[in-house]
Amino acid sequence: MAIEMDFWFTETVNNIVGNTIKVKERIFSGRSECQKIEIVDTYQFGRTLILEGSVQLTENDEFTYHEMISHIPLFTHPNPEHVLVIGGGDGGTIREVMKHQTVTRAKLVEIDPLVIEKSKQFLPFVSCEMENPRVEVIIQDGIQYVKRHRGTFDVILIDSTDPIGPAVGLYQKEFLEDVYKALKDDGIMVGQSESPFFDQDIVRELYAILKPLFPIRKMYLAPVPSYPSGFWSFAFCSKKYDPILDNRCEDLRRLNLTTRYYNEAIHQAAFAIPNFIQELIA
Ligand code: AG3
Repeated sequence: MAIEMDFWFTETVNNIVGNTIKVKERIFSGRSECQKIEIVDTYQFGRTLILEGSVQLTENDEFTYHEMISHIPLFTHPNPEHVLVIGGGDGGTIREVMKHQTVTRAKLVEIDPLVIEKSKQFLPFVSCEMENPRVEVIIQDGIQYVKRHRGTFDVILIDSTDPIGPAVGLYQKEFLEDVYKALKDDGIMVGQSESPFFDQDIVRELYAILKPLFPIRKMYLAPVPSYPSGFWSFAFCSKKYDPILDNRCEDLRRLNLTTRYYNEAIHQAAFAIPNFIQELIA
């Protein structure tokens, strides 16, 4: 007789709160040089990528995160051609970047080749554009990579894990200064900036570092139900273009670009920030 056992995965945050998802099937579990990698199938969210115990994406809600990290900057810059993605080895961000025909070259700099390999194998819904000839994949630490580039990129997207383990440096001043220098004079950087409910110290410190660096620095928000608190933030940092005053999101319709979350109204609305968060990032 088969014994039916319930298997639940819990991501804990700061050891005091957890996000629990019922697992249908374990698909892959392994350890790379950088981190523990798990892929499971779940009832609510479909296939789910977990790194070091943190949910990175799920089949059913990854579209909000990947569309928002990409289209807000790419529809603000008037002509994004050269794009750099740091992290994001699953390919979800690159998939959205490739929807922009202005982008002639996109570089993805990922530290962990096993994330790329297993995403290609088990998560085709995000990795589907990784072989696009406009994409160049570079296996390297993003911190080293940006040090060697000056005035090169129109848009840099930091699609990193939380600031623990391999991603700690991606939230530090030295790296963010190098990102600033790696951008052209009118460049835009967007980085995922954690949960304004659960990660308040990280949010406060990150925005304090960004403040003196970028003349235009704004937070925007999107729901990601599979992430802790379900409420996620992004840091929009720009040398010249303002995401509200300068955007060209009407191009979305003109260019017939398909999105499930992002649209013109969302582009504006995502920058509406509640008072308690404004205090955090002031
Ligand atoms: N990047 C990581 C988002 C942070 C999730 N944090 C968490 N679950 N505690 C997502 C990578 C997707 N391309």
